[in-house]
Amino acid sequence: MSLNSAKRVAVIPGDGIGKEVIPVAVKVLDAALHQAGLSIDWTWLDWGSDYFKVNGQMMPTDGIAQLSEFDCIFLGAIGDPEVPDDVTLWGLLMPIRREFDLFVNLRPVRQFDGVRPNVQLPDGEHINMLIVRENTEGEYSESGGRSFKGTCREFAVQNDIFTRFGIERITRFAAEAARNRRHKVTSVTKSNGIIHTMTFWDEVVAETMQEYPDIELSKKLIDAAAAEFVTRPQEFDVVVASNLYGDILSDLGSATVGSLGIAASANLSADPNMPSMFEPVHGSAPDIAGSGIANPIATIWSGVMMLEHLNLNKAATSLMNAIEVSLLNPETRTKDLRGTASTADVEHFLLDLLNNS
Ligand code: GGG
Repeated sequence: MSLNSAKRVAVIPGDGIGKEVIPVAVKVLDAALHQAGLSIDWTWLDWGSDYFKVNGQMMPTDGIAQLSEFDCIFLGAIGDPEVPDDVTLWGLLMPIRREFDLFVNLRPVRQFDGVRPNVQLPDGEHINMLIVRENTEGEYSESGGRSFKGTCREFAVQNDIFTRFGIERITRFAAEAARNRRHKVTSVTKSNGIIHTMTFWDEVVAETMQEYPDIELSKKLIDAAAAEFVTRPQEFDVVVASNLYGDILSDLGSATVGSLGIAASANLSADPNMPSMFEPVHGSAPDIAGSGIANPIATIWSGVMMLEHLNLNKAATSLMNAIEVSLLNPETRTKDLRGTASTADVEHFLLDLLNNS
């Protein structure tokens, strides 16, 4: 990790629209940094599905060791129609999350002025929630297997891994985040049906939350929570959820406020000496890749989260302000947000705004 000089960030555009939105994001981050008299030392890495097609692996064998030398990782998207999804995910994203103990996946869901939500809200109310997704255990596990392949007795077993340590630390993170917000945590569960792991989740969340008497805890089944994300999303503040439930609910949450095109995320390490990773929630979107219409805002907002993490706060603030201005009008919003702008239009608008501020 660099101490005195410019922060060092590994950039992995990855696949599909990742290759379109990451270069735009890096340009606007550079402009915001320049305005603030700051800089980042970027190292571009061509890892991902194209690398896999040539080398048979998503990243070099020493990829994790290489990444450990950086202050942060800035990732685009992973996924290619010609490579199985489990190969792309477990070949790059999952090892990074696990090896660097990126135990929090922080996914803010925020309604922006100018962007019409896809749900109806009472007058004067708006959506502003923070999804805190457990990111290293739960349903995303390598434990299990298949037997009797190719026969009528074939079966698959997938074991969910929930540890007291993992549930306690993600609950504490959510409670601390709520202290800077509206003091409410909703724990998402399914303990009526998933009787071992989810009852354990409920118990440990409730025990841990006793350390936070100033925070109101409520518990919701995932099915009820999904319905309430649509019927009264404005009531959620901090949502703490397992790896799978947090992933699903954050797509739903971003759809309520507009689209996945504005869903940002931070994967935060438990170890301050290891790099945290910042990436849009969306994937590689092969259906629109190459057509110049991808929304770069999710990636740029993820970049803002990275600047905040690196304490480059002046640049973070000016870039977040520029994002808010760009979302006000349809001419500077992309099609997913009922706008008319291309990816390049958004880039040029943001660069003009930042360079002339
Ligand atoms: N932005 C990285 C990316 O491609 N994400 C899509 C995805 O499928 N992620 C899986 C996950 O977050 O668990």
